[in-house]
Amino acid sequence: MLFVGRRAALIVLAQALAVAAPAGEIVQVKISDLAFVPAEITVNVGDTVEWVNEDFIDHTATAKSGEWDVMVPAGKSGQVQLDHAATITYFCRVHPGMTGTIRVSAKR
Ligand SMILES: [Cu+2]
Repeated sequence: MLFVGRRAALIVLAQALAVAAPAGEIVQVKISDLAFVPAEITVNVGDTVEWVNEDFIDHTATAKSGEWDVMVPAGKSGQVQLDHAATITYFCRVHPGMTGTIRVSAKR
């Protein structure tokens, strides 16, 4: 009985490890006065970018490539996890003059 119990526990542990997302940092970009601050950032593959909207109007962070489109409502935040190396330019669909660049580096 003890053996069965330990084996079951190990299987549960293995499943928990298998579903865990790759470790990455959360890198914050403010949205303030109709601008992404900072407008250019460099992150590593597996990191998550979190936009924190300090304005009183809604914005988006929308990749020019169409890869992702993140709503960032007024006073709230939105995230995207970046899973491959690339240089990504993005903008706000509501205010196309708002632009930013994310360099996603492969090295960790
Ligand atoms: Cu906007």
